Amino acid sequence: MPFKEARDRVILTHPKGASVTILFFGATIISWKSPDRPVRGGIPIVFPNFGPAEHPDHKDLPQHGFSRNAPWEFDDSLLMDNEAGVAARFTLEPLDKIRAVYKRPFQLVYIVTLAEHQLTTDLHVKNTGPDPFEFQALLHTYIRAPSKEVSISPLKGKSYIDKTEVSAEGRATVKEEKRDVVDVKKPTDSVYENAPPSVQVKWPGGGVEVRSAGFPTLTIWNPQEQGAEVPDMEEGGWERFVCVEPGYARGFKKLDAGSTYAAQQVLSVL
Ligand code: TA6
Repeated sequence: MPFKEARDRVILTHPKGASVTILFFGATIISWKSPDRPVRGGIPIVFPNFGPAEHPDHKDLPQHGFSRNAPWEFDDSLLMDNEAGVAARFTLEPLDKIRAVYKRPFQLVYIVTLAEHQLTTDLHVKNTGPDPFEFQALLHTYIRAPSKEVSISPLKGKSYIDKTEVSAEGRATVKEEKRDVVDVKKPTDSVYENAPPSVQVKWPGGGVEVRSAGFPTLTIWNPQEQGAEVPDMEEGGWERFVCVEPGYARGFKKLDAGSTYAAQQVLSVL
């Protein structure tokens, strides 16, 4: 079906993957996605590699893998639709285009559950093949916030990889977080290990709690003025977001044949 109609909107989908979402209200286009480029915002899903490929299985893959650029299947039977929430399920299996660059048989399941003040995203990775494999996965969550005024806690005492400080051998620096409250006033690209189950992201007049389960790392990213070099970043865009990204972003998760890895993010309005 090239279009999908909901109560208040229609989504047109081109066979090559592009899509546009149009509200009936004002016939306003609220989203347009061309097929090749990942979306700069929202919650892109990173799998099976975080950053540039480091694992031999990922050698033909782009930065952050293929899941954020692939067309997922939407399961239109709503999983839940009641006072507590509304949930929808999406799946990704190796399409020909993926199989050409990645040999491991897998199934990804992504469940999005919307409650009144909470958004829950569950990611399941199933190994559908006969051998174990290793991967990384992450939810690259962009939070709309004034980046110079954001504070994130508690991360004090956690060790983190500071990807903005790279040694002559190309290795990022490992540090211990000394701050009670972390900010992103200068370019920040930090991968915290043993992430706390919950962090609070606050700014004057707003805040979001990011809870996670099954994701051992938390990446905090904002490039500040260096964002001018980032593809698809709007002018000054770096002033309006902070990325807080629960993930499995250090080392690799080993998944046995037939097993499923499950991890969850819960965003709540503070
Ligand atoms: O999650 C942080 C990060 O890996 C940064 O290193 C930065 O490059 C960012 O993601 C954006 O990556 P992208 O591929 O979306 O440009």
